Amino acid sequence: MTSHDTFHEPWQLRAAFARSLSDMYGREVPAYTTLLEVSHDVNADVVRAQGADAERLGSIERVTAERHGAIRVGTPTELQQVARVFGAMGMRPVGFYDLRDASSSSVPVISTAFRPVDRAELARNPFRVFTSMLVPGDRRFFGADLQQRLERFLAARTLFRPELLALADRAEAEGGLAGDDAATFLRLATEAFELSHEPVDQAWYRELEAVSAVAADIGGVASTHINHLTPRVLDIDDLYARMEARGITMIDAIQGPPLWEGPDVLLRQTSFRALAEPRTFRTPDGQVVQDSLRVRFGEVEARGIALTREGRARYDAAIVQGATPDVWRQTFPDSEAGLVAQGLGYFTYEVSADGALTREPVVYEDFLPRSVAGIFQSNLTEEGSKDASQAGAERDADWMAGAVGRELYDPFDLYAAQVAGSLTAAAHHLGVAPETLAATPANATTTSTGADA
Ligand code: OOG
Ligand code: NI
Repeated sequence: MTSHDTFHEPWQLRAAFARSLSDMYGREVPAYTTLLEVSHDVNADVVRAQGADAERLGSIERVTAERHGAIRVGTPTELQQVARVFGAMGMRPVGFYDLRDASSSSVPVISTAFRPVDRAELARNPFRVFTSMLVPGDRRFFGADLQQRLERFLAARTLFRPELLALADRAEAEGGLAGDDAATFLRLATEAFELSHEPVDQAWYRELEAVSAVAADIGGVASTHINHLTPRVLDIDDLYARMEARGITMIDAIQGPPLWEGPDVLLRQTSFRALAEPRTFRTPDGQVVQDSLRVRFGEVEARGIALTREGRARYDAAIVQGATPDVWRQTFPDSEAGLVAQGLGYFTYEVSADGALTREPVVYEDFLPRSVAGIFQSNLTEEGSKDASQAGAERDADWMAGAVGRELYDPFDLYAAQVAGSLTAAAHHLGVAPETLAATPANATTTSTGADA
């Protein structure tokens, strides 16, 4: 995968890590390999049927390689280490998600997503990792005594070897790694997310599980692991049907927007239920026994156009009414031109060979709290317990930025910057001032794009 004389830039480390993680996860969870096969079949059929239109939201090369992972950690210290490992791959923390209220089950975590932030980097490889962190100080979930024991347990464990962190820091400082170091970095980074075979302290795991299955998955074991790795498909309804036809039980529904005739926006996701995986436990009387846990599942997603704050507000209102095609027809225009005219979606602008200004949709690169909550929830076997009479611990984006120790990017700002950058480049090309191209509804509708949905 790497040769000793080549230098690996962050994007190359990122692309190689996504492949390495995918190979590892396929060995650990064979149903994931089935999911990849079905995804490839679906994507090939869509490209065959739709031609260039199938690639409107990303080239087939990008979509085929595209994955998001999900991991869960316990403390700010661990989160900062995660940020160093992903920083080496050009991935930055983007967005703040609070799952504690978004789910009716007990999910005591807050989250961010590590991903590339600029357009060229996203085009090279858009690998992203949804990263959740436990909130042991939240009294709705943990009493003072349990909080203390949990924090002590978390402080005593090591998720990432010093050698891995040192290589990560070097990669970030020097803009990449030479061949042998890159190979070591990729091996250690992949290993850090393998499922451990160390015996799990049964009493401790079960005590946490009574509060929250997610808390037990994070704080009940001494290591972390990849929870799921999600490929992207171009027709998620077709994928859902094909998986069921193969006898794989899917969760009840596709989360997010409905299937309808207008443009796809944001994100649609579904998953197959967590599978029982063999795990070793140490019982209170010191015996080592075999049992199983259901925590890791298989998720798949279809991505749509990124929405502006205005578009997102409409989405949030629509989703509570129930994401039916009728609600969608009342909420969103049925064409890309309509999204532009009403200022609901992000689009970039380019100058084509014949000098015309063309418009391309910006693909949504982030996550959706409600969808996240649905995915968590549909994969928990136990509800856990949550004492709603207690006040929750205050957590917000600023707190998260402090915990991760880095700039936390705002997704809307990143999309807006992409649009502004494209307008500046197009204006330069045409020799006009960027203001004259500003993406106002007026010029957007008079611009010929030849690609309206
Ligand atoms: C994260 C769930 C969120 C998604 O795609 O919405 C997520 C988790 O289960 O740890 O990955
Ligand atoms: Ni996911």
